[in-house]
Amino acid sequence: MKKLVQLFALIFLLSAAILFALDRLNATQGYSGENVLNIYNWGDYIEPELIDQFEKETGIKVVYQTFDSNEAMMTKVEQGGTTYDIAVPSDYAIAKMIDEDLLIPLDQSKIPNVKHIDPRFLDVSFDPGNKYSIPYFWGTVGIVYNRDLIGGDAITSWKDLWKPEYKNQILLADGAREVMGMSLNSLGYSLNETDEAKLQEAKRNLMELTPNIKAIVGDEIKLLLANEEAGIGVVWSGDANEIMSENDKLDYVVPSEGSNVWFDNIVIPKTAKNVEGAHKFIDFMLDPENAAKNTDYVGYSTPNKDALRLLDPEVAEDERFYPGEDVTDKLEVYENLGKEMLAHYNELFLEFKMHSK
Ligand code: N2P
Repeated sequence: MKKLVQLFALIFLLSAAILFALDRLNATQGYSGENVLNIYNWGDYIEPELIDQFEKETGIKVVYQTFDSNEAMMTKVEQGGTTYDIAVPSDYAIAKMIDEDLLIPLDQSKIPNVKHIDPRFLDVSFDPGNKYSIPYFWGTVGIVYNRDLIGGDAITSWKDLWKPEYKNQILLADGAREVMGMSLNSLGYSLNETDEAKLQEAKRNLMELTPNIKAIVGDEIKLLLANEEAGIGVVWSGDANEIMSENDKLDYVVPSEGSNVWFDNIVIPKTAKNVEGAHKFIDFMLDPENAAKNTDYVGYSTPNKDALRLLDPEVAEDERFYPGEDVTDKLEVYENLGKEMLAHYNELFLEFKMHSK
C-alpha cells in the first residue's frame, strides 16, 4: 500500500514537471504570456503586413484590437479588464492618462529610431520630453465633400454645414471633442471652451444641425462617402486622403473659422504585461521603411522625416495633408480639460446624439 502511494506521488510529480516544462516551451515559442503583444489602436490605422513582419522578425504574437474614439479607448484602458501593451491616444488623452497615472515611462535607450522623427513633433506640451509617448501620425479635422453631390459653391467654413440645402447630407465622425469642437468653432469660440453658457449654446447649435445629419458613424464613414451615400463628412484628414484616392469628386477643406490639429502617439499602458515587446514594437514602427509603408497604406500624415523622404513627393507636398507650421499654428490642439469637463463634453455630445437619431 505504501509503495502504491509512493508510486502515485511519483507519477503526480512527474506530470507536474512535464506540464511546467511544456508551459515554458510554449512561452518561448509565442503562445502565451511574454511572447504576446496586445495592441489597442484606432481602426484602419496600420498596414496589416507590418504586423506579420513584426511577428516574423521578433517571434512575438500580436493580438490586435481597435477603437474609434479617444473616449472609448480611455474607458477600456481605465477599466483594466484587458491588459494592453500598446495604445495610441491623441494629445489631450495622453495628458489625461499621464495625470491619472495610467502610463509607463518609456525607456528611451530601447527606441533609437526616435531620431527619425521631425523635432517639430517632439517635446510638445502634452508630454514634455516624450517621457511617455512617441509620435505615430498627425492630422487635422475638416470637411470632405463631394463636388457633384452638393452642387453649387465649394464648402469653406463650418457655418456652411448649417445650410438648409444640405438636408440629410452630413456624416459625422463619432467623437465628442470633434463634434463639440466643430460647433464651438462655427460659433467663433475655442474648441477648448469651458464656459457653461457657451457650451450650452454649442449644444443648441448642434441640435439645429440635426436635419442635415444623416448619421454619426465610426470607420464606415469612409466607405459611405466613397460610395456617395452622403455628400459631406466631418472627418480626420487621413480618412479624407484615403477616400479621395478612390473617388475624384471628393475634396477636403480645413474650415476658415479654424479647427483641430491632433497628434496620435504610441504609449505603454500601466497594465502592460510585455513592456519589452512594446518597446520593440515602437522602435519597429519608427524604422523609416516601415513608417513609409504604414503611411502609404493608412493615408495619414507621418511625423517621421526620414519616412517622408521615401514617399512620393506629391504626398509630402500636398498642403491639404501636410500643412506647414504657418497653418497649424492657427489651429488648436485639444487641451486636457480635466476629468469632469471632459465628461461634460461627452454628456453634451450624447444628448445631441440621442436627439439626432
Ligand atoms: C483612424 C482615425 C484617426 C485618428 N481611423 C484621429 N486621431
